[in-house]
Amino acid sequence: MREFISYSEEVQHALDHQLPIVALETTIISHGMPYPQNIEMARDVEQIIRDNGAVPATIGFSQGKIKIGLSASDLEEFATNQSVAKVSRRDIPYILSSGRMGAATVAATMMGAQLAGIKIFATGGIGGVHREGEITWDVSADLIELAETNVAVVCAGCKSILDIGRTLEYLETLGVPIAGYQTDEFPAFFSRQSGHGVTFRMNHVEEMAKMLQMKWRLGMKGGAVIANPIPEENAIDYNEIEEIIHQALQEAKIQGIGGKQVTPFLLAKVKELTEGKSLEANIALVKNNAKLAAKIAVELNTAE
Ligand code: PSU
Ligand code: MN
Repeated sequence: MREFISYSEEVQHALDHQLPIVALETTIISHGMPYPQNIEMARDVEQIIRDNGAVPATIGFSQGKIKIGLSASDLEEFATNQSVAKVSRRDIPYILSSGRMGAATVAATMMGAQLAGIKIFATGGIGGVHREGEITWDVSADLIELAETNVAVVCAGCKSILDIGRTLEYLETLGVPIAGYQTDEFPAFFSRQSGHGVTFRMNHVEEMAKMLQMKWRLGMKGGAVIANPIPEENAIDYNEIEEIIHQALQEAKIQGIGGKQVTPFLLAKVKELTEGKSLEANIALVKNNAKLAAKIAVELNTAE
């Protein structure tokens, strides 16, 4: 796959000089947020990573290449072009053979990051087992990727559009550690609580880096989830968001939404129903994750 990679100058420079790098996904830009908030978020997040001592590597597919590090105009294209495909592991062969533009999900971003030797990746939330997944079999490829690919994903947990309990059970089955950053509870994206625990609580960045290093030193394949709760001041009440998620799920059922459309549909519906409040929270938590990810990347780099 390496022959299909195209690095930005900034990322190439970071690789040549062994600087700490943080991977970022493009699905959150193309399918997770509306314009122009998506492009503002994408630029801000890259800058936060630089401000915290690491180099951002936003990953997406275009012109038959896996682009690792995007130019300003690429970023703009991912934010505005309505025909950008959503690309997870199974979509990669076609997106590269067709030369079409594709936004990378968590799973696809992890694959790209691993190819480039990037160990840390910051995003908003991971995909998981959907509610009624026992009937629909709708389980995100992100989970399997976490078991296979050696990249740690810093996120604010996952949205309760998913079945959080089953998502965590599945990650346990797959052997994926879930580290709670200064929390005992797995966060539910918009809210700091979910009613579910993490594998281990860690209060310091050094502990996180040590755990990750140990996992990979042991030769244990796969990544880890670094669960970083949304900042208190941006959090939305769990019950308030639960009500809205119920409505969004009902709407999805009525409209017969299925397959890879489910997650983008629910994200857009929740945003609409909260009148943008969820979008604000979403942006805040991604920035918060970028900051933590950069710190872990720096720590991993110095400890190596
Ligand atoms: N959850 C969010 N925001 C997102 C996504 C998930 O809160 O933008 C995106 C991520 O790119 C994730 C993908 O990898 O949705 C999962 O999609 P699916 O459920 O189709 O695997
Ligand atoms: Mn799915």
